[in-house]
Amino acid sequence: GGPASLSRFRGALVAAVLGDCVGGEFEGAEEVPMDRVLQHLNGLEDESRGDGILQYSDDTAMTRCVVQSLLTRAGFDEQDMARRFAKEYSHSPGRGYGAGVIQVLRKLASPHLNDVFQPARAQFSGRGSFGNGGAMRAAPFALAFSNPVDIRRYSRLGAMLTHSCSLGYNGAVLQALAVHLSLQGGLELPHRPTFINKLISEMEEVEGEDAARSDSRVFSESEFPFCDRLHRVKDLMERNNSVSIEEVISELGNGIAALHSVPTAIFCVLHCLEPREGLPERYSGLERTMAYSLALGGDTDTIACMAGAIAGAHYGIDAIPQIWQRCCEGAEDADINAERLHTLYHQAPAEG
Ligand code: R7I
Ligand code: MG
Ligand code: MG
Repeated sequence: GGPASLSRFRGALVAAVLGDCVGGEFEGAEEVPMDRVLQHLNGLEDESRGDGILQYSDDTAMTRCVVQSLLTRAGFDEQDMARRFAKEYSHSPGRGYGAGVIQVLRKLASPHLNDVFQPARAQFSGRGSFGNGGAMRAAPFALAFSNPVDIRRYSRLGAMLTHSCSLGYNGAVLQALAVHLSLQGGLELPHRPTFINKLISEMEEVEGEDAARSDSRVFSESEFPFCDRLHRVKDLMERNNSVSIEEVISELGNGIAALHSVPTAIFCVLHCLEPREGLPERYSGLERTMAYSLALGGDTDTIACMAGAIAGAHYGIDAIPQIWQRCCEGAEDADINAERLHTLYHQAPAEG
């Protein structure tokens, strides 16, 4: 489909759920041989599977809250979104949430809370979390707002409900911008070479803010940590087929920090735009992206979820095997909500 087509919306939201559900199998595994990944994915084609047998985790649980909030409020409403996070957590606390964020989610449930951003600010001795929990649920911001300024502003605020460290919320901004560009056709051949450069120049502005500068100093990171990682993505891309999984992990990371997972997810998508050695020839680009994300090990559900959203926005819904969709809890809901977001997106007033 063309830019911002319904197929791209559906692809983005459904593939994010699939990445979470399918990636859950390997979360936290240090090394995942590609054989095991392919075995796991082939297993989904077994007729006895299906009916949502693979459950989604916090990544999808929170994404669903973001989606519902954006749809119900027809825009960003921090009170409403915070309430939905708290309610979701209290109903299903066993979805595999990060160890720190559960304190925030408990505090957000308090009826006496005035400032919904306060619990997040109290995390980690007042520095806030740099986890990827804001980024893992950032895709819907790119599906609700068409203007990059709005996407930047609201993906950041949405993440700050739980992640007040810039190394956390700027990961969400980057992820939302990547989905946005992909949705606009930014990964189609003529635009492909400039995709990463566009992200770098957006993030140069984002990371130029004072809060970001001081957080990177505190953590002894380079001045523009996300830009730095995006440059590494670019370098790895230029080396093409010669990049090993070990190098990707050591250059970009596969961990629970936004800085060590969002650029990694972006790399997975770019790397898998073309057929790759070790991946089945019959695989579509979207299937390659999923398989490759899982083979990195580490925070596989989240990396596959984020890569899924970006890749799904590029390839569209038809690239996603129906059998995979039937196996994953929440895939059908995501498909329905994608259509609603598509309607909202094309109705939204230009100034947001
Ligand atoms: O970021 P968050 O929501 O976790 C998301 C991850 C995804 O992989 C999900 O799939 C799920 O498995 O969890 O949760 P947080 O608790 O805010 O951050 C995750 C972890 O990152 C924390 O439990 C810490 O181990 C670490 N972390 C920090 N450690 C030290 N100092 C995050 N921020 C800090 C910090 O400032
Ligand atoms: Mg998870
Ligand atoms: Mg995870």
